[in-house]
Amino acid sequence: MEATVVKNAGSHYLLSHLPQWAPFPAVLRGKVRLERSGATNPVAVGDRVRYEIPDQVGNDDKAVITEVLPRSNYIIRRSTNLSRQSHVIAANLDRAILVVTLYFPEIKLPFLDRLLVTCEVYGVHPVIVLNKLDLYRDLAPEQVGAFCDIYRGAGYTVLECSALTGEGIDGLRALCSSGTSLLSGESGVGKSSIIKALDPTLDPKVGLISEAHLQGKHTTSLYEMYPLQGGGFIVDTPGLRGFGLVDLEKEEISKYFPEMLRVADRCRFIPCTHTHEPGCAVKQALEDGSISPERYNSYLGMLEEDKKFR
Ligand SMILES: Nc1nc2c(ncn2[C@@H]2O[C@H](COP(=O)(O)OP(=O)(O)O)[C@@H](O)[C@H]2O)c(=O)[nH]1
Ligand SMILES: [Mg+2]
Ligand SMILES: [Zn+2]
Repeated sequence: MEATVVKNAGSHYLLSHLPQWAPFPAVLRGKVRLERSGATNPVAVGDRVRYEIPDQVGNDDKAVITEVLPRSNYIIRRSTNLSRQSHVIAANLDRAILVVTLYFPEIKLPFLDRLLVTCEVYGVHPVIVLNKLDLYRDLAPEQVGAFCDIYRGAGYTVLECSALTGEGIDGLRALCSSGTSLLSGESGVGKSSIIKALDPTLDPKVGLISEAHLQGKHTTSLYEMYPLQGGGFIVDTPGLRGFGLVDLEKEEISKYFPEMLRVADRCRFIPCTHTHEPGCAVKQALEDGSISPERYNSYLGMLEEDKKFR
């Protein structure tokens, strides 16, 4: 029998035969644990698994996961920058919804750009959601316009919304109505509020989970999938500061900036780091305004960081 993992609580799991929503408990057979020792968790939310219901008494009739089926994609988080340990947040995702706010909390573009690069690396389609428009659209319309220009210009979808007023929520609901969406973004941007706005029957805790609380080992218990009334499934990642980046060679990083990838084959030198090389098409695009200075700065920051950790 096959099912999908809808909750990962340490060594206990809930499975459901998606798209049918009827979760039942499951445990992991020791053998599966060993085979997947690369990550701290061998099974993640969204994983398709094979399971058996054992006939012997004393197992509380829990299903036993015997095999994890191949993933179409997944998103990981590195425990710390220097640690080699990784934690799979979720697997088999149709998209990642990256929630940001221009203010309250104030956005850090390099942080968003890092999330976008991670999505590109792992083959998860990112969608940017600009939330809390009610707080600052009238006060800072130029900033809202500039933000949308940068990211739409780079080729991303940007949805403008407010979980408070409901503006833009219908569009987001339509987007999420098929497949599985991962909701990510800094603590306080309104992820839990957005889930509630998408489906008022759901009740993820709004504004309650402290960041410090989530740094330890117990983060596993907090990845959970919710069925949306309008169709589709959503995975909340409470308090997560983001997901970790893989090791990329410095010539590789720009491949995950779609607007750079589009022009890079016209650089005179290949590979090109798009920094000091003459005849660089990326720097030319930067000069004529088709690549934004903000995105290019994030790229330079990632090159620098790459040096630091090597
Ligand atoms: N004004 C306004 N406040 C919001 C909006 N969305 C969320 N909030 C508030 O922002 C705070 C953090 O929201 P929460 O959903 O817990 O964020 P999370 O940490 O990303 O899950 C709460 O006080 C929410 O009421 C919005 O669209 N507009
Ligand atoms: Mg939350
Ligand atoms: Zn170049």
